[in-house]
Amino acid sequence: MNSNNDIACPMDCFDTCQATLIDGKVKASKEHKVTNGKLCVNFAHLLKEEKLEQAFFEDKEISLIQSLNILTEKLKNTKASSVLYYKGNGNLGVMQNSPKVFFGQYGATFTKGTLCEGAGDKGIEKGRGFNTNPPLQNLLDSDIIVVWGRNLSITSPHMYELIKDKTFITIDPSKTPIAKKSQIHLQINPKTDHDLALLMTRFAYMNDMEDKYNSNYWNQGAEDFLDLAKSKPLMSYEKTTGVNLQDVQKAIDLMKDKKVAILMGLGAQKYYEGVQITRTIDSFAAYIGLHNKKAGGVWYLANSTYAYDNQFKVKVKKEVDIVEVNFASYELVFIQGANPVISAPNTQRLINDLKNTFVVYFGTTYNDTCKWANLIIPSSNFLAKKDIRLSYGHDLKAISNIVKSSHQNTISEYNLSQYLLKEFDFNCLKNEDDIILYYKNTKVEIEEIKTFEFIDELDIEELYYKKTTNNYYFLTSKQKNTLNSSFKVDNYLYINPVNSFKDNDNVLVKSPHGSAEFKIKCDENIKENCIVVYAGAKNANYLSPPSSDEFANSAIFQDTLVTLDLL
Ligand SMILES: Nc1nc2c(c(=O)[nH]1)N[C@H]1C(S)=C(S)[C@@H](COP(=O)(O)OP(=O)(O)OC[C@H]3O[C@@H](n4cnc5c(=O)[nH]c(N)nc54)[C@H](O)[C@@H]3O)O[C@H]1N2
Ligand SMILES: Nc1nc2c(c(=O)[nH]1)N[C@H]1C(S)=C(S)[C@@H](COP(=O)(O)OP(=O)(O)OC[C@H]3O[C@@H](n4cnc5c(=O)[nH]c(N)nc54)[C@H](O)[C@@H]3O)O[C@H]1N2
Ligand code: SF4
Ligand SMILES: [Mo]
Repeated sequence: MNSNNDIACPMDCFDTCQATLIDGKVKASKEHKVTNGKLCVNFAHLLKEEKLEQAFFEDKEISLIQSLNILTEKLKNTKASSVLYYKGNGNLGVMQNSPKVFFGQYGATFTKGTLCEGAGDKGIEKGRGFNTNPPLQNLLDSDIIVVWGRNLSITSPHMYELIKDKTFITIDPSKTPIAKKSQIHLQINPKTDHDLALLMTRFAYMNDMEDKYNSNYWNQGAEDFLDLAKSKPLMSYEKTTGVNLQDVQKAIDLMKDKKVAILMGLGAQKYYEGVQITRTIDSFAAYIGLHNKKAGGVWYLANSTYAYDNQFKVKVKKEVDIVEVNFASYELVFIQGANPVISAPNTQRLINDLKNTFVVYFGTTYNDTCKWANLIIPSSNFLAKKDIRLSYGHDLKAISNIVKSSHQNTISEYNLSQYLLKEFDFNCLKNEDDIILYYKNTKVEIEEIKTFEFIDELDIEELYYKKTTNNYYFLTSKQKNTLNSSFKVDNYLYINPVNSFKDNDNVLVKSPHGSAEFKIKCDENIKENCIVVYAGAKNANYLSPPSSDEFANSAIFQDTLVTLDLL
């Protein structure tokens, strides 16, 4: 049932939930299969959060129209290529793309790549040609779920609810809630998933699990892939991955002759060679024939717009790597729906850069990045703008209508774009309803994989070569009560109590890229040789590498080791 009061959760999350406003109250949709009548704690936080409803120029309150005039003037007086358009993931509705149409025609520099799933996306694309998820029904019809580098019950709580009674195998350095619920937990060393995938391929071969006779893509290098898997002694894998061979055999026994789904997350790909690592996992899946089946398959963060004609098409003149971009080399930086001071690598350099350019911030909250902004333009709340959400987790869409009037000091992404397009005499956007209807009405057929290119060589600088007894792997991942840098941010550093630190100890943490102070919290769910700092933590990205991966302009937050000194 569609209602004019339907709203979509705008947040960056696999589940893409649907809700409705009934008698002034937000109720979760029962018809949307994934939402299934429930919303999560972060949605409650979103409804309650303090909203930005005041424009500022050089820290002084101004009216919305004054802020738009200042922006227009500034843009008219700046060389277009010296303007950087930087969009984050604060709201994943398709209408968030509207400003691209203005900045494209204007001739601004855009960013390319992501702080998120890019390396894994490219790894999948290199094997299959495109990155889409199988139909949701395939997941529901599977028997065994392999959760690979994904904090499933926390980062896709609704998808998890639908499958919670199945048998799980989890591959994760941490004892996550899903790892604890799993029949088998392979507590892998970070950045060794390529080795584990090769080891599992060896076992699959020994257990006659290869898909030679059923698959239409077998010829594209499967034998070479098997040779690669055979190229290292079996025992060596035990040492590198930290996983024992008996447990791998148990996992393979569970998977044999079953309908298997692999749910991949970001974990395995936050490294310089994340493309190769993900492609090795997907090659293992292809080897045992998970693709193109009626049940099971491999899920990741799919490219949700893959099957659509882009309604915001623009010719971009110049693009720069989102991870390595130097804000200070632009005269004006327009930041939309992002909090790079917290979310992008190398916080220290970023803050210094932001001090040396004119920063325009366009968003819904006064976040950490606003402190460095010269001009702040408030964006309308999601309840006050029309939109549609496509999902990177599954194949359902969610619609958002206007259910609340927009605050007078705020403007939607669509309206800001139309305003600027008119001011500059550029071609305006299509009607908002038409754009949304296009995405709503376009039926997506999930494509078969026609050819699969198995990976046949690996060139990876192993992090374990640099590991000593004095340093730790640096893990940074998501948490229940925060959505990236929003809501109940947790600034602690988590470490296993076997290490000689106590709760509330203050430590100086150093990586080759920077240093920062943290307070300790002991947690036995963390692997002994790792530390964990959660996404959104104020100091996390003082430590992460300031460069992108080898192929995808994707962030590599975890490709570093850190040392801890008690203060
Ligand atoms: N509650 C909540 N939900 C969210 C978000 C949020 O902030 N909060 N963020 C959303 C966003 S932006 C995204 S991209 C998704 C991400 O969703 P996930 O992919 O689930 O995100 P992460 O928390 O990064 O989970 C990665 C998992 O990989 C593990 N890991 C780390 N390193 C390795 C490794 O080398 N190998 C293996 N095998 N595992 C490893 C971590 O311990 C962690 O459990 O979640 C979305 N959903
Ligand atoms: N250390 C570490 N860093 C990480 C990660 C990690 O796991 N660890 N995860 C990475 C990942 S996966 C991601 S996706 C990125 C996310 O990084 P960002 O894309 O920077 O996302 P957030 O930090 O959540 O900031 C989003 C901002 O968007 C604004 N916003 C919300 N809704 C709207 C809207 O409707 N319109 C506009 N204009 N603005 C809005 C809010 O003010 C909010 O502050 O962070 C990455 N950074
Ligand atoms: S689970 Fe994700 S999509 Fe659903 S309400 Fe929570 S944040 Fe939104
Ligand atoms: Mo993300």
